[in-house]
Amino acid sequence: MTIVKAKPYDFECQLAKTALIIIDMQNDFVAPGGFGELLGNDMSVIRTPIAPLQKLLKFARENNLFVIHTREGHRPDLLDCPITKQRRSKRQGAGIGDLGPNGRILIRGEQGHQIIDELTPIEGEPIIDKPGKGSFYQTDLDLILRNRGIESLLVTGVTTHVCVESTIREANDRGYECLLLEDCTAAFDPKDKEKVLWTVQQQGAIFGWVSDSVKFMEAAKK
Ligand code: TIU
Repeated sequence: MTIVKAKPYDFECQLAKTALIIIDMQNDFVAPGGFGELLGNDMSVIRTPIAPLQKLLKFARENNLFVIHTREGHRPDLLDCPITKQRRSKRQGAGIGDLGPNGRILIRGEQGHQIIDELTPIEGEPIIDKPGKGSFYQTDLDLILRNRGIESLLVTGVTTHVCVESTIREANDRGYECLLLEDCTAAFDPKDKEKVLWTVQQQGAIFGWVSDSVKFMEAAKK
């Protein structure tokens, strides 16, 4: 059993039944010219998880932890994009499917949709392409996790209060135990992240636990 110092109390997991999920570290959210920047955001804060995630990913690969990457995006014909979602994105100046500096915004196959070079997936690490914010909605993530006997998730990526929080809530309802690693996640506005760090762990870990990658790796090495 691995015991990680966490809030609101120690998080316990078996490494063989634990997966690292890296959510939406794609150009559209963390690279210049992407959806995130077109929404008017300063890109410095959102890039802070990259360096800790590189270390954690190396550790996960060396220790045979199951790694999963996700990307948010839609079919080129947009048939899987609710018109309501597209309408709201256009209103914000970053219309899904519109042409931006990194190709069509949030469209599969475009440069903006690719995972950033620093965290490129390797063979054996599935990429879950999701049309929504939560990673379980209309994907085969649950099936993949159950087939691998996964019970616990190390949750990382962007943005903390949108796709990361949605995924934690979905995972919790499906019986997975989630450890959110605070140095490996970011929102465009740090205040949005802070709220999630509290929400997840309140009421005795109502949705999960909060720790960081250093504490996790220390515990996993023991
Ligand atoms: N990946 C993810 O969080 N998708 C978003 O749209 N995030 C925003 O913060 N807009």
